[in-house]
Amino acid sequence: MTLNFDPGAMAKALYHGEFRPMFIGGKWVAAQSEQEMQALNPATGEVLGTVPRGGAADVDAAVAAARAAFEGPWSKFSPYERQCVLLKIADLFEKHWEELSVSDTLDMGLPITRTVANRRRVIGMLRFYAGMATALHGETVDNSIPGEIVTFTRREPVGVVGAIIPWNAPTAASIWKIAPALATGCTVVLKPSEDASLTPLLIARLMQEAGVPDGVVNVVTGTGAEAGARLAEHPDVNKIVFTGSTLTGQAIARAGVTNLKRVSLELGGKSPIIVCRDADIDKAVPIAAMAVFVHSGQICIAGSRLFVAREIHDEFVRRVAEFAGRLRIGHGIEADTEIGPLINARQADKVAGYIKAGNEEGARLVAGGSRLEGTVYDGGNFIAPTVFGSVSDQMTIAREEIFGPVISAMPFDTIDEAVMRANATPYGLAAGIFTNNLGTAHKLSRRIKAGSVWINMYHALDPAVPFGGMKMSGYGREGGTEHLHEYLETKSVWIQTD
Ligand code: TXE
Repeated sequence: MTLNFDPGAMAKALYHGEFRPMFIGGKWVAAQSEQEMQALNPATGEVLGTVPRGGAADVDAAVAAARAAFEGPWSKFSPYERQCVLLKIADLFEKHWEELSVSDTLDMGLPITRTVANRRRVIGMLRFYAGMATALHGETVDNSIPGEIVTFTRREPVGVVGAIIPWNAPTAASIWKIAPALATGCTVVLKPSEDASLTPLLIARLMQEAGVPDGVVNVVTGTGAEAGARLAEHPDVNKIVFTGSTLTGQAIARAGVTNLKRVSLELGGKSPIIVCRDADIDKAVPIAAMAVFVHSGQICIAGSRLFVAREIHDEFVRRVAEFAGRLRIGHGIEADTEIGPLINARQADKVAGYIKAGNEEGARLVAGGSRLEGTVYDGGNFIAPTVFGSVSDQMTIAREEIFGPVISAMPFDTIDEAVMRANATPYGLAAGIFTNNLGTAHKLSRRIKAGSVWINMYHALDPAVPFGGMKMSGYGREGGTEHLHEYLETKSVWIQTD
């Protein structure tokens, strides 16, 4: 992808280590405790800025502002007016897309060509839900005494939504949660990850510029244990929508029990890729490799278990390893970088631990396997794209979500065996299948237990297509019309007409 702007120059203009306040009730504020947290560039370790370390008191203030907006000015907006606001936000995102992309790249490492390329996914989401704002409707139910009783349903916004997001896609994750909330008439308290808070604050600025009334969208920066936990348990939050780890998702589901708030969870995965004997290998190799290596493996849908038909296994794994070796790794802000850093030293240590376990448990290392050292990588958290062959299902690297650039490849003999092994995981987020046999494609797509199944492709997401997990990858769907239902209550109205 060719960029028609200079990301390096824009990066220099954007952050200089300064303090960036958070956004509550239309005001830019520090934490009540006055505590701050640093925002670090994961490629260099440089301090991009500081943000408030919001705590329970700040969350309480944000929820109060969101409640006041929900009951007050926002409730007076017609669906058409909400649509106009969402379209205005989309226009501002178009105008500031390069700035948002550079901010995301600096804050969490994903290469600039990829953050820029997310444009359609994010702005499309805003426009899709803008359209849906005027398409919400209940139904009349003709089941009562004719001429005496009229019964109909209304779809009403669920109320104040707490949105808790991870660091790996701050812009997309924010919009996936804010857009349907605004379309349905809800208000939002967004808690970004402590590892990537800067872009959500830029987004809040654009919301303000678009004329979103005060309190409709609030951004509270802070840690999960403090701000996140308070939001999850808050008695005046009606719904939590969360993306992140399965462990934290479980904690959030438990916390939500306090007031039986609605919870939707998009959690971890250990997604299988199945390459059948009849697959087009030339096409499958780069897609299967990037199913993991994109964003250094730090995506929930990483296709980290690679099942390959035994007849083609060795050749396929060799070619994936070669592909891995050719990837350009570096600072995301450079336009020719294909793979950026891991988010922080803790994550890099965790991934290095998994690589060590792979070696110790007898997997065959065929590419990568180490941290990248040298001046280019100083201060950053880089791990070489890594491929293990001869992995068995019991090995740690085949079972646990690594969230790093590590592929575990294993041969299979029959399709039934591949399905059984692919499904033998507590997760069920995504799967990829490579075959040129239409029948096999249909059979496998039905039998694989995952929320999204891609055939001869991977990674595709669209605002109109539902996305989410089965089993311990969570519940609820984002995208499509289904998503809206999660933000709506159904009320039944009965009228005696005689
Ligand atoms: O995730 P968390 P972290 C996995 C990945 C990674 C590990 C830890 O394996 O190594 O999780 O990453 C907030 N109540 N994934 O710590 O904890 C937190 O502040 C309320 C996979 O980043 O899930 C952040 O805003 N909120 C995943 C958000 O939850 C809490 C993406 C996500 O943090 C909280 C991210 C609490 N008790 C990490 N504790 C994927 N599969 O997409 C934390 N938070």
